[in-house]
Order: sequence, then structure tokens, then C-alpha cells
Amino acid sequence: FSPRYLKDYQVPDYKITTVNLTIELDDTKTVVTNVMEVSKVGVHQRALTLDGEHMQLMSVMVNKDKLTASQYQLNESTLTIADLPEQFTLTITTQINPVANTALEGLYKSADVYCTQCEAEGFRRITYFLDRPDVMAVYTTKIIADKTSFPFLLANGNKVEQGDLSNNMHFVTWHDPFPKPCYLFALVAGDFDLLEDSFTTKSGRVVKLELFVDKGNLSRSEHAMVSLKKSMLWDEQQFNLEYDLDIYMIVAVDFFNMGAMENKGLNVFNSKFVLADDLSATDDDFFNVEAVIAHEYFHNWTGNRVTCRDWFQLSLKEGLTVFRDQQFSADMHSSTVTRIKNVKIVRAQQFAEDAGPMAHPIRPEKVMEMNNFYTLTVYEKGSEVIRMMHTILGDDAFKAGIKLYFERHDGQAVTCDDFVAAMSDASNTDLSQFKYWYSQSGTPELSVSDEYDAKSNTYQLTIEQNHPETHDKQEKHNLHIPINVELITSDNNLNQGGLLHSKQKTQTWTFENVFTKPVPALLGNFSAPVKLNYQYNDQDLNVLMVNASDEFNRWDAGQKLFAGYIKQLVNNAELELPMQIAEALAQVLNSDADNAFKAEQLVLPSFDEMAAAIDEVNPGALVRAISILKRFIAEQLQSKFIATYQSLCTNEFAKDGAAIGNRALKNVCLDYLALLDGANELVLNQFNQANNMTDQLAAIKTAALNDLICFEDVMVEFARQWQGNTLVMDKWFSINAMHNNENVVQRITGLLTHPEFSIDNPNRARALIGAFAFYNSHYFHNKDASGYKFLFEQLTKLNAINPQVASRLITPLIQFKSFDNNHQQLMKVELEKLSQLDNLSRDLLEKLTAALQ
Ligand code: BAL
Ligand code: ZN
Repeated sequence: FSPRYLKDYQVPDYKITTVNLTIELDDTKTVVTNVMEVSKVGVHQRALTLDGEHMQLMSVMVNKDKLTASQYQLNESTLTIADLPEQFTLTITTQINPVANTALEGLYKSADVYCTQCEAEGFRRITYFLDRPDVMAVYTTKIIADKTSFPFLLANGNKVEQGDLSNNMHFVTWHDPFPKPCYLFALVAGDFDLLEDSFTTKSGRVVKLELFVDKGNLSRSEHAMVSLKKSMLWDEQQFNLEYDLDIYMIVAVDFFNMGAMENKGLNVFNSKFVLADDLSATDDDFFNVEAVIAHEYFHNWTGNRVTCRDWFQLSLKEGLTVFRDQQFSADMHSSTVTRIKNVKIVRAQQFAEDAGPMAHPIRPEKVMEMNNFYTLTVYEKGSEVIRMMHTILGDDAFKAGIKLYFERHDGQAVTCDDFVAAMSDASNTDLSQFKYWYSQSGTPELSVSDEYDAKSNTYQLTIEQNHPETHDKQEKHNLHIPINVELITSDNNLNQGGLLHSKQKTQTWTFENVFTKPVPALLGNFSAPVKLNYQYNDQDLNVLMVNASDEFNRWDAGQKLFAGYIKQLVNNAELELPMQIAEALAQVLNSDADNAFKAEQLVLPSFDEMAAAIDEVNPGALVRAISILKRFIAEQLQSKFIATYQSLCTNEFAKDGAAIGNRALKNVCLDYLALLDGANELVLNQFNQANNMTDQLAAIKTAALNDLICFEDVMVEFARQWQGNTLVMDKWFSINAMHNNENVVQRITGLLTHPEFSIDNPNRARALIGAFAFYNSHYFHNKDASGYKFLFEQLTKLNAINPQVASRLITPLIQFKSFDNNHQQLMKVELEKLSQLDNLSRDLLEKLTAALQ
């Protein structure tokens, strides 16, 4: 388990240009015959070392010669063959056991479906191969299986042949003409319902669209298909990117480690991001399905046509594709509300990652287990880095950069440097300092001060960059940070500002003709992923909440106001809160903004967001502080909340933006009203009346978070109504885990033996164990350590079953440094115990080593 380093990258000694796979599917003895055309890169006598694990090697042939065991070297993770000619056909036969594959990497069977997941390094569990993204080959895949159980046999590319065989077996052969790295290989075999459609590209080619779902789920797949067609059109309109194969397939499966996977022409999806209908899916579910469908589709160009040279470059495709899916969602919905959702994730979760033991740059330099680097940093901060380039260059130059990137690199495996070079060359902009964003970990902090001179009517802003030390002890550089500034006055008669480029440790900007002292709205639209310190007083924030021309700035000012009081309440729970807070929110409720935006303005910063902004958090004190502020607002605005809530109750169900916004605002009102008298009746009533999942779920969640009397009853009724619906029952398990009650650990321990719970299913494990550890901040951090112990016990099981899921769920434990010393010690005890496990997976080992060093 030794780490690999970016600095050690070398071009491969061999290339594999074609791969012909024949896969005879069997539960425990699947046979894979892999015929490859291989040639040396350059002139050398070095041996060929192929990656391979968790398989049985049956035979190796070089051209027509079958090798004996003495002619190759085999160990747990490699197969080495020496004395090879310049060019040769290599045939390798392996046998694998898909049923035993609970890690869900490589080829596995679950719920009667054979399925693959090869990114990052799963292909080496299917056959011996140069399992690295810069080895790109043309694949032909023949799948053989029982015709009755597996009528659909799918792989990448276009179907070229199919037929029947003896013993009720049949085969299908697929050919993908686009050379691809093996991480984009996919195979699926099963029996499904099929939703068919088509899309005509802008050049007039008709592409078949096929969506495969579990039998009986066709009616829940329409939204995904509509989303796919919207994505295809958007990519043509925005980036002039057209789909390239004759067919695009999506398969939804219930057992999947990731959200979805962009395999060429054959996306495999976690069913959570495909299935949605009005009764069983929330508005957020609909939004997320559309976003993930778009994300995977956009990968066809940003990821597949141009891929990564090595895994350290993962953000090349992920940061860029997240940025593209965020822009798509912003175009399909309210752009401000979409941006707020993106920013909350960065501030709450990515900042915590940057402050924790796994801090890494968006292009990591050292990796032990690649699966550990599908992170918020690589994805979300990676997207923020692309967004900053977009902000600095402007939309036209950014798009010219994307065009140049494809002109230069279509069909290649490239680096983040190649991407930035295309952006820089197309726009004639020097991005050399900007590139430190790729190599530097940690969240920069900006300290801002200002000075107004009434005599000369000038206003000066001074911005200082600070780069706190990160766990990886990296040397830090000043970054090129784009800072959107708007100067606001209470009479709203000033419209100065623009984009400042902070590049030095300290810089000052002077604004002329400023006739009254302005309040600066800083970092508009979150123009850089940084923390910002400026001494706003409540009145300043009030001015921004009302007068900032940018909606994002108005929202952000409210968040700053709340955050300031939460911080004070952490230290002093008796603090007298000013009526100004309630007045500001009353203004929000009275404003004519759309309801989706109002809802965001009313939501307080989350526990995680506050924890990322406070040193040495006492979790109990933080939970209490948030709840004191919330209760104060609820009490002050009770009648307004009731009136708004009632005005938004309707028997009609609609799914347009206005209806979604209405539900969001209604449920925020419910959340406040749940703290006051009459909450139980209100929640019970909403639960009974609900004609959609958003309202129904909001009711049970409110009952759970406020430990209302009706909680047990609504949960029983919910489970009765939805038993057997896997995705909805995941929600039910999560709400159980979020119960704000001292017996919650007992409750979730009991649920581990619930007939519908299975720790083998990643969605279920995340729903119950993950929801508790990530979202029940109160009882996960209970002083008796029962929450930490519960997580330890589940991680010991998951470590053996599915290391990727275990590694994801350990996150709240390894981020112990955000908390006070007492909690740190209790968390470390569990981490130490985990580190003693005999069979510790590479995934957990890497994180534990970082956390405990
Ligand atoms: N490439 C892994 C899944 C995703 O980011 O689309
Ligand atoms: Zn992706």
C-alpha cells in the first residue's frame, strides 16, 4: 500500500491499441478472454507489467504461443512478461467471481444484474491490463449469457452482432470506434424495462436514446429522458458539442458506489439519479436527476473525447464537468438559487475537507487509493477554479478556450496544464499565477479593510491574502483571486465596483467620485472559493440585504448577519438578540422576490457551515446556538410565518418553478413554526394532506428534527405507505437517523436488522449510517461518544464489505480537528481502534494514517 506521486509520472512502455473481449457471464465463474494488440513505445527491452487483482489467471498467450508459468511473473497485483517483440497479440484469459464482489469495483452481480464500475481502477479486476487512463484502445466486446435471465447484454459503442447459442445462451457484440481508456469500459446484463426515444443532433444525425430501468419503473424514468434531451441540446447551443455515437444508453441499478458513471455510450447510474415521479420524488430529487444526467452526458466531451493523462489530473474532467452541469442547472432554473446551492456545499463541506487531514490541491500530488480522491476538493473546488477562469476571461474568451482545447486535444489523454494553456492562448491572458490554484491546498482567507475620505470623495479598499497552513504542510503562494465588488449606499445611488484581481499579499484599490460612505458587497456570486473577513456591522448588512443589486449578495449578507449572531451565541447563550434580525427577515418575507429565493434567504447557516467558520467547536454549544437564533426568529415572526404558510397551502400539485419555490418557502415556514406551540398539529396535518413527496418528507423531517409527539406515528404510516420502494425507504432510514432524540443510537442500531436494511447496499448504508454521522450533529457528537462508537462498529463491517463506502463514511470522524479537545480525544479513540483492524483496506488506511499522524 505505498503512495504514488504525480512527480513520478512516466509515459507507458507499451501501448495497447485494440482490445477484443469475450465475456462468458457466470455467477461465480465468469470467464474473460482478452485479445489485445500491443506494441512497444520507443525502443527498449523492458518487461510489460500489467495490473490485475482479485482474479484467477487461466492462460497467457503471446501471438500463438501459450506461455508456461515460468515465462511470466504473477503476484497479487501484477502480471509481468519479459522478452517481448516490438509488436504482438497478447491473449489473456481470466476467471472472476461477480457474486463475491461486494466492493462493487470491476464486474459484480447484484440484484440479478451484472454490472461494471471501472473508474478509477476497476478494470484490473476484470482482466490484466495497463490500467491507466493514458492507454487508449478501441474495444470490441462480446457478451455471452443466459437468454431468459439476461435478455439485455450491453457494452460500449454500437451493437454489431447478436445471435443465439446452444443451451438457451445468446450473445451480443459491441464495437466502440473511439479509442478510450479502460476506466470507461462498461458492461451490463439483465432484464429491464426499456424507455426509448431519439435526439436529432444539430448536424441532423439521429441518435437512439435508451434508458433501462428495473421492471415496473418505466413511469418513473420519463424525467431522466427529458433531462437527457435538454442536456444534449444545451451542449450544442452553449459549446457547439454534438454527440458522436449512434446510440446513448443509460442503465439504472440499485447497487452502485457512485452517483453515476460516464462510460462511453453506456452510462451506469445509481437508480437514485434516474427514477423520479411526482408522488415519490421531492423537488430536490427532480433537480438532482436532471443535474446528474447532464453531468454524465457532458463527460462525453469533457472526460471521454479528451481524458486525463493520469489520475492526479482528475479535476481536468471533473472540475470542468461540474462547472458545466452547474451552468446547465442555472440555465434551467433560478440561477441565483442554483448558485446558492453550489456555494453552500463548498462552504460547508469543501472548506472542512481543506481544513482536515485529507487536505489536497485540486490536482493532488500524492495518492495511495485513487478512490479516496473523488472529493469535494477535486469536484466542487475544481469547478470553482474553472468558474474563476470563466470570470477572469469572460464568457466569449472562455468558450474560445474550450474550442481550442478540443482542437488541440481531441482523442488525447492530457493534463490540467494543457487545459490552462488552451485557455491562456485563446484569450491571450497570462494565467501563470492563476495555476497555483491547481497545486495549492487549503482555503485562502482574505482580510479586507477600507477607508472613506469625504473630502476627496475617494474610497479605498485594501485586501490582504492569507494562506493558513494545511495538514499537508505545503508551501503557500499568493494566488490570483478574482473578487467581485459592488459598492452600495443606503440611498442606493452608487453603482461602482467591478472585478478586482488580487495577486499580491496586500493590495489597495481606490475608487473616485464616491460621494457617501459605501458598504462594500464583496466576493459577489462567490467569485472565489475563499473565506472573507470584513468588519460589517448589522446596519451594513441590512443595507446589503436590501440594496445590493445582485441577489446573491443580498442572500450572502443575510447569512453573514445570522452567522455573526450564531458565533456570539456559541459563547453566550444568554445573549440578547436584537429585533433588527427579525425586522430584516420580515422585509424578506414582504419583498417581491420569488419564493425560492426568499426561502434561501430565510434558512440559517447549517451546523457544518458554522463549524467550518469557527475554531475548536463545542458541537453541543453550536447546535444550541443555532436553535436559539431560530427560535427567536420563529417567535418574532410567528404571525408572518403562519400567514405565509397558509397562503402557500394548496391542493393543486404543479412542478413549475413557481410551484417549487412555493413549496420551498412553505416548508421553511413550517421549519420555524415547528419550534412553537401548535407544531405537532401543523406537521401532522401537512403529513396527512400531502400530495407530493416534498411536503410529505418535510413533515416527517420536521417531526424528527423537533422530536414532535407525532414522530412515531408518521414514521409508521410513511413506512407502511412506501415499503418496498427502495428510494423512498432510503429517505425513511435517513429520517430515522436524524431523529433529534437521545435514544437515536438505539433506534438506528435496531434498524440495522430491519428487513429492508442491508449494509451491502451503498445507498442503504449511506441512508442510515451516513445520515446519522453527517446530519445528526447533535447526537453523533454526544458527549458519551455513543455516536462515534456506533460509526466505528459500522465501519469495521463496511471495511470488509465495501471499502469505498467505508472510506466515504469515515469523513465526519477524521475531521476531528474542528472540534474542542474533549471531542477530539473521543473521536481519536475510535480512529485508533479502526487503525488496529487486521484487514484494514487501503482506502481506510490512507485516511487513518493522515488523520492520526
Ligand atoms: N467519473 C465518476 C463519476 C462522475 O463524476 O461522473
Ligand atoms: Zn464526473
